[in-house]
Amino acid sequence: MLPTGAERRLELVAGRLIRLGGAHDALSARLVEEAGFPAVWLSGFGVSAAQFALPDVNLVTLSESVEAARRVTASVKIPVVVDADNGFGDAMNAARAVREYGQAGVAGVCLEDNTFPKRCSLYPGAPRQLVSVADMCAKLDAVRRAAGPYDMVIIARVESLIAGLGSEDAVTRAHAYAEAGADAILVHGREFAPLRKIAISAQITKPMVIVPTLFREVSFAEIAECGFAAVVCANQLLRAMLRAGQAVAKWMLRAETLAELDPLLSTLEDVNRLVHVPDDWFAEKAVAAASSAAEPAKSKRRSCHERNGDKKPSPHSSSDHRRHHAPRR
Ligand code: SPV
Ligand code: MG
Repeated sequence: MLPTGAERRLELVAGRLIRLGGAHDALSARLVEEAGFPAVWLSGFGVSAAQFALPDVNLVTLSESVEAARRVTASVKIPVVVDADNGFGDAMNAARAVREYGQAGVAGVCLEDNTFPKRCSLYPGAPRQLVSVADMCAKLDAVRRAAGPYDMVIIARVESLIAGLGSEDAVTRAHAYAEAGADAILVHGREFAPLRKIAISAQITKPMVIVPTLFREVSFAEIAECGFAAVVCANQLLRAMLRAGQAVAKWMLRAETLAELDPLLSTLEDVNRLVHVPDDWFAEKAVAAASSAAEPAKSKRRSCHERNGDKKPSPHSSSDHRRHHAPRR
């Protein structure tokens, strides 16, 4: 089956703000899509943390990142933007990366001007260096040509403010990258004020993208007023899932029954629905029908409870079973 994410192009238009929902795997991308986001941001930080329990410093390889992207494009219909970090090396590495992402059905890539190996912008104390403007422009030129057949959007990301090089450097780079063929410009920063100023007065010719992780109190309305085209909600979903997971993991160790955890859990039905288990395999009536069916048919098709690792409900556990499928209060 072809990746479905490829079927839709990402549209970034200055002054028409959209939100990109940060995901770290196929299931979290489904949550992003289900919530109604117009596009997924496949976060490098998120993939490193969730899929490898590693820091975001280019430890995830190109093949691993492409695999992650392929699973995500296959799981959603909305466009997927992949955070391709620094393109895994120089212009040739980045061009190959973009071809691989294109073949995986990716609608857009974001390439930043950090050197390889990168240090995540959210690690304030990490030493960091940027590639020269000329090298980044050569990379963008190579990437633009590689992306051609796939109709991908190239977002060039400026790390000057994160690296302490100041707004002037950021603006110089933003203009150069726009000229070199980027479709959109993301100037990353720790504070909103310099980004606001750049968006309003630097006359960047391409739509601008913003990641407000570190100035989260700024409203989306204010961001929209500055003319941004997209705001990336990069890692909030990962952190929400982490926090819920930490609470449940601790509670499970001291709980008297698993039922105590119910208020913190999504239902099995929710999981089944999200991964597209056929409806009639987990509806109440299907279980009733299965129990009266002939023995050979039973052995051929496992119930959704077994596929989800649950014990098959015994005749005595029907109340437990009903509880799993009861609507959430
Ligand atoms: C990511 O989500 O991996 C990003 C955004 O690059 S940030 O972590 O803010 O650098
Ligand atoms: Mg990243």
